[in-house]
Formats: sequence, structure tokens, C-alpha cells
Amino acid sequence: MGDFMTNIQRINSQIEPSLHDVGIVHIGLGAFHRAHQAVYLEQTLALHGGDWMIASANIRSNHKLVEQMQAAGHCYHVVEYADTSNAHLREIKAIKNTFFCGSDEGREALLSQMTAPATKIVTLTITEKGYYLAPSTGELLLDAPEIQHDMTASSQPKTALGLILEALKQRRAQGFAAFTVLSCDNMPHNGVRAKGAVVALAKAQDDEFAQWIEQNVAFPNSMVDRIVPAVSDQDLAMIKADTGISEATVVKCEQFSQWVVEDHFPAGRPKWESAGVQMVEDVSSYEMMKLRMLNGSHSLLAYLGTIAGFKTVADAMQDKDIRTFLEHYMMQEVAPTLPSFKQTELATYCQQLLARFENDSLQHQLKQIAMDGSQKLPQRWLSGLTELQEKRLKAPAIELGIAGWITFLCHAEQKQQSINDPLETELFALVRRHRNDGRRLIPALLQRKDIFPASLAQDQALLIRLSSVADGLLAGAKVQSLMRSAF
Ligand code: NAI
Ligand code: CS2
Repeated sequence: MGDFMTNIQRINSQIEPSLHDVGIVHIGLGAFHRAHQAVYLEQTLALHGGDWMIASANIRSNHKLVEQMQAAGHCYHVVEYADTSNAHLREIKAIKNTFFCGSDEGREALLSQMTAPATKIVTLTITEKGYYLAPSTGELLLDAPEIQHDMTASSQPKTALGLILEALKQRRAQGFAAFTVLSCDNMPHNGVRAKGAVVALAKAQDDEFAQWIEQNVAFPNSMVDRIVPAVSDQDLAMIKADTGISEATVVKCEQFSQWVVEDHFPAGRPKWESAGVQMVEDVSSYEMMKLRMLNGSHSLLAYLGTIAGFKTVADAMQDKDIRTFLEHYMMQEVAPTLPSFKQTELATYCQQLLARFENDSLQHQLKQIAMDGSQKLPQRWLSGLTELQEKRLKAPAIELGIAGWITFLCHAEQKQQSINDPLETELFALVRRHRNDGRRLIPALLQRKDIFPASLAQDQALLIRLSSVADGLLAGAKVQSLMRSAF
């Protein structure tokens, strides 16, 4: 630890003190962070002033964006599209510093920022796979190479979990209070899962430290919602034409934004509520509604819309069968799993979501939503499906979705097109082994306990239905006719 501390102290002495006084360190400098958390802080600062700022980092990819942000002096624009003719421009200056941690120097600079006394909160948008958790159970993937590395070389961490752990260790050693860890990723109980991952990694190194984290570090849950598609070259041209803005760091999103956060910040937090953030005791009902209604619909569009030949969310929404299918999914297959909401509230939310999906200025690519399916489907479809199974309620939309995902895998494997999923290699191997034989492929896939709850894999009637629908899709059956005949 001696050398490491000297390094940290050396770097601390080189960074201007003001750069250290940011308050918030963010890991996962991507589109969503810049259009959501940074916008809320900008609005909070505009209303209340104060010295809360953000230092944002990427630890494994997106180095180019860090360089672009640094070249732009960390100032960028967010273009909010209510619809094609209505673009609202926001200038954001809430990000004060950025890091790329692909090198030892970069990693130590970020660690020094995370150990600075002024750092009170670490926020995360590192995607569902960035937590290295089994999607169905939330257990830490101890065999993952990156986790293996961080278990042995804990002072040169490569994962967000390892960075959090090392920074907490340094803070404790220097007598600084712990920061609060706030996940802003689309996971159920994202704070609980983030805590479970960090504590499991700590346990692999030092039981006493793991207990200290359990007792001293807050990991509140939060529900985050704003549709923020990746920006394409076409988007840059559209934004320039609509707003005159021509910058590599611009972000495009819808006008809608929501952030519901459990108010548990022992080291303090910005007055986010002044910018409309909902600070609550318990976020679980909000997150379940959003993950199943919005994200579950998005994933249905991603796989079935792609098979039907559509490229964007808005394009697919023009198809009446698809729109009706989503409405059925939300009201007949999700609503029964959300008992804390009235049917009328869910009906209103459903119509709002359909309208949001129809916003064609977003050009939200189905292939982007289709990414990381193995990490997304458990919380978007499968947990709800097991609840419907227990209530003996049918779920033809979710079943068609699962068959659609499996067909999507088969099509991608045949075309040797990446599905951008951490389990791609294993999933493609399964597809190759049971090519176009739904009766074998389906049981083999549902045996994946890291993705599918055991109750689904044991449901023979479900396996038969899924095989029949998947065979139909693989044989070229029209998606819309399967949707119409589903109910
Ligand atoms: P993005 O692709 O722009 O950024 C993803 C970020 O995650 C990048 O900075 C990348 O470096 C980082 N990352 C990826 N794998 C990682 C890993 N294994 N460890 C550490 N960092 C890793 O994507 P975007 O749009 O910023 O979304 C990021 C996350 O934000 C999503 O996965 C989701 O959980 C959440 N989110 C996104 C929304 C959106 O509409 N884009 C809306 C609501 C939530
Ligand atoms: C999308 C989400 O890419 C995806 O998986 O479903 O990023 C979606 O845009 C957000 O959760 C909306 O809040």
C-alpha cells in the first residue's frame, strides 16, 4: 500500500485542488449520463448554485469521447426532441473533469479523485454487464477474467467494482468517510445489486473490510428514465440543421425525463429535488413498472421489430399490429404484476409510453436496444413471466418475445453478425449445436440458469409452445400474424 499511497499523494499534489472538489465522480461517461444525471445537476446548480460538480470517467471503452469532452472544455449540448419540429437546446457545464482509465496513470488519477475528501457520491452508468452479475440471480461472476484480475491485483483495479473497492479502502485508511454509491443503470434494485457485487468482491479479499462496507457504505436504489439513443452521423447532420450546433459531444434525447432516488446519502447530496428529481423512501414499485412496461416493450420491439424488417422504434410503431401487441403486453401481461398501481394509472402510463415510442426524431435503433439481451431480459420479461406463471395467467406476448430473441440469435449466428452480448460466444455455440431445431434449442437455452429462472425451464408446456412459435418464426412466418393470433 505504501507505494500506492505515495502515487496517490503525488497525483493529488499535481491536480489543482479545485479539480478535486467536485462532489460527484461518475463512471460510465456515455450518452445517458450526459443527458440525464448531468442535466439534473445543471438544473440544480442553476436554481441553487453551490459547488457540486461531476468528474466523469470511462474505464474500458469510449476513450474518444473523453478526448472530445476534454477538447471541448467539458462543455456540451443536449438536444431534447419533443417531436421532429420541436428541438430544445441545453448547454451543460456540470462536468468539470474527465478521465480515461485504460492506463495506470489514468486509473490512478481517477482513484485519487475518488479518494479526495470532497467526493461524496459515485454514480454509475456502466450497463447491466458492468456489474459482472449473473442476470437471473445477481450473484457475482467470480470466474470473469476482469473479476479474477481485481481479486488478485486489487490496487490496480480494472472494473468499476474494483475501483469503488480500492477507493473505499484508501478513504478508510486516510480516515475519510465513505462516499455513497448510486447506480443509474437499468437493473432491478440497482443499488442492492451494486452493493452485493462490491461486497462479494471485498469478501474475496478481506472479510473484515467486506463487513465494514456492509455497515458503512450507502447504495441507494434509483429508477432512471429518459430515452437517449446513440448519436449517429445522420443525427449530427439533423442536429446541425435543426439547431446550428456542430459538435462531436452533442447528445440527442426525448423531452421526457424522470429520476426516482431513494434518499439515503449519509455524506450529503445536491438538492436534486429542486430540478424535479423524486426523492423517496422506496423506489421498487417505480422501477418494476418502468423496467417491465417501458424496457420490456423496447425489447419486444428490438427482436420482433427487427425480424419484421424495421430499423427504428418509431418505424415499428407505425405498424398497427405491433402497436396493438405492445398495448396488450403492457395491460394484460405486465399490469397484473404491478399491484401497487391502479389499472387507470397503468393505462395512462401505457399510452404515454406508446406516444414516446412514436417520436420519430429520435431514430432510436432497434439494434442498439437488442444489445446485451442476456443481461436485460431477466428483469424485463422473465421475472414477470414467473409471476404470471404462479398466478396461472397466460403470457403469449412474452412467449412470442422469447421466441423472437431466440430467432434473432439464430439469424445473427447464421449471418455471423455480432449480437453485442457478453454471452455471445456461448449463445452462438448453443445455436450451432441445435441449429434450427427448436425442440432441442429451446430447452438447451432455458437450461441457462444465469438467464432463465428454473421454474421456466421445468415448464414442459411452455417449452413446447416456445418451440412451436420459434419454429414458425425460423420458417419465415410473418411476425404480425403471430401477434394477431397470440390473443
Ligand atoms: P453508452 O454506450 O453511451 O455508454 C455506456 C458506458 O458504459 C460507456 O461509457 C462504457 O465505457 C461503459 N461500459 C460499458 N461496459 C462497461 C463495463 N463492463 N465496465 C465499466 N463501464 C462499462 O450507453 P448509454 O446510453 O450511456 O447507456 C448506459 C446505461 O445507462 C445503460 O446500459 C442503462 O443501464 C442506462 N440507461 C440508458 C438509457 C438510454 O436511453 N440510453 C436510459 C436509461 C438507463
Ligand atoms: C433501452 C433503454 O437500450 C435499451 O435497452 O430499452 O436504454 C431505454 O432507452 C431507457 O431505459 C429509457 O429510459
